[in-house]
Amino acid sequence: METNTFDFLEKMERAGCTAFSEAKTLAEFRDLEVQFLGRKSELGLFLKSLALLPPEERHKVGKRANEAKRAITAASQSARARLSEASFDVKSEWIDVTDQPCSLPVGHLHILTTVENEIVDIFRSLGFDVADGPELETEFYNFDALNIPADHPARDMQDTFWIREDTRSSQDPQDHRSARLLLRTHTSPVQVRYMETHTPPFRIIVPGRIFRSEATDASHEHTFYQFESLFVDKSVSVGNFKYVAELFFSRFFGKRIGVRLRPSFFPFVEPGFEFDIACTVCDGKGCSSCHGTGWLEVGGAGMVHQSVFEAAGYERDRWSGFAWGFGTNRLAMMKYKIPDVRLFQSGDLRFLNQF
Ligand code: FA5
Repeated sequence: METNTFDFLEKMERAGCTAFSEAKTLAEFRDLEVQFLGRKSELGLFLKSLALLPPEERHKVGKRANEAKRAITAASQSARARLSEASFDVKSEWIDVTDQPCSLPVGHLHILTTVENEIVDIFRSLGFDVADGPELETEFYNFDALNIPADHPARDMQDTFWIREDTRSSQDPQDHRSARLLLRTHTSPVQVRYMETHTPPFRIIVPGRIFRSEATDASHEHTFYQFESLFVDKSVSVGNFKYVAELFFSRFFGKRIGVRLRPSFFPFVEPGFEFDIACTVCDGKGCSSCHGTGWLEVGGAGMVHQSVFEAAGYERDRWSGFAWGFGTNRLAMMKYKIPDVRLFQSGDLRFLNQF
């Protein structure tokens, strides 16, 4: 019995080692693994049956069976190494580490965001803080607190998107938080909001989106961006405004830019101005961009009306300040020679990807 058993193991070992050494493909190798080393292989079943042998015989036969298994396992390992190497397909598996990575489309900042960031940076360098306010505004902050009473024709200066559902109305006319809601028509309401919680001296800018119910054309949008600037102290003058404005525009356009004031009317400032900058295309000489005038209209400005200070809770005639506001879109158009304000919100990638 023992001699037969040892012969069987000898034969099994030789057959296994030969088969692995002659295997030509990985598929063949895998079949051989099952055939010679699997749990249901002849050797596997034999090893399992050892438990039935008497202890002494089990020891001797088991030792020889394990030797056979180790020899076949060693042969299978060298076969695996040989075949894995041979099956490596250079064409499909070789990675060129010097190759350019494929370029995935990556988004970038919108041109208006870039311009807004530039403007903020310049004002910050001049010591201005950035303030913010809601786009959904109350009638009080957008109009009343800015010295534009309900029946004043100045309300018509900016066509308004009103929010039809007035869920917050109350009977108390003094409660301005209860006033009718609208989409703010300018960034000026933030003046009063800010002053309600801050005491002068301060200087702030307010970048923001605003809305006007008006017909659009190349220079008019219904939704656009503005910058408000407010400087309040004891003895602020129009001269301070002109100095800051010239400094700002010169930095923004990277060359010396003159500013001109023209008398105008905004109910929340007195005196009020419209201000122009020297044409950035012809440097004030006169060209088609400025209709031969040498000047481009940029925004509104003036000395803060004492009624506005009062609406914010300040004592009348205690403080002085200037406020001004300009269109961010219009400034971006001047800097980047963009012919139509509607392009900003067109979603046209041919336009957006230029910046
Ligand atoms: C105002 O909105 C005032 N709140 C500005 C102001 C602030 C005056 C502080 C005094 C003191 P106005 O309506 O003129 O003013 O708008 C200011 C600027 O916004 C304009 O000069 C222009 O640059 C831009 N703007 C106005 N309407 C449009 C529009 N429909 N599309 C694009 N830009 C516009």
